Amino acid sequence: MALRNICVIGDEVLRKKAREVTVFDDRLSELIDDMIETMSFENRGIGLAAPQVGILRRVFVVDVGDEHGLLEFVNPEIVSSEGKVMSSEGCLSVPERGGTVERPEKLIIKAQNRKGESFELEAEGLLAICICHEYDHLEGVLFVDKLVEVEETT
Ligand code: GNR
Ligand code: NI
Repeated sequence: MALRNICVIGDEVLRKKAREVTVFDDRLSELIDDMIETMSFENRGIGLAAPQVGILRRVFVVDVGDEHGLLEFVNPEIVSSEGKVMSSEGCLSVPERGGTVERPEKLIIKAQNRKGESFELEAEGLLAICICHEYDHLEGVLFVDKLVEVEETT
């Protein structure tokens, strides 16, 4: 396991669309383990997407500290979403900036794990918000693109 460097806004890797994972091998497992380590130990984030560590693959990890614990998503698809909430966000790739964006209240996401097994999950609250934030990273979108209100946080 190793910590990876986090790319920050201005780096064009954050603006590209990530590609599907097609090979479920040890390299994928290592990437996911490194992302978990980078997210939780160094920066204490609640989520991290592969493009943030410079890898343009459709992978993210999330741990919002709820009963779901640590979750890994490979090739995620947001199947449905409902409701709207205002979400005050920050991003490890956008240092020292915060702001409010609109997110769904609830969603259903389908994805694969590191072995390629499919699963579906219903999420709400902070978990749904974080999943949307990470999903956006796979599309090259940052929360600052969607601001409804600017804050001076983090
Ligand atoms: O650490 C993070 N906190 C956060 C707070 C509100 C909404 C989303 C997030 S995700 C962010 C980590 C990160 O940048 N993930 O891509
Ligand atoms: Ni982010």
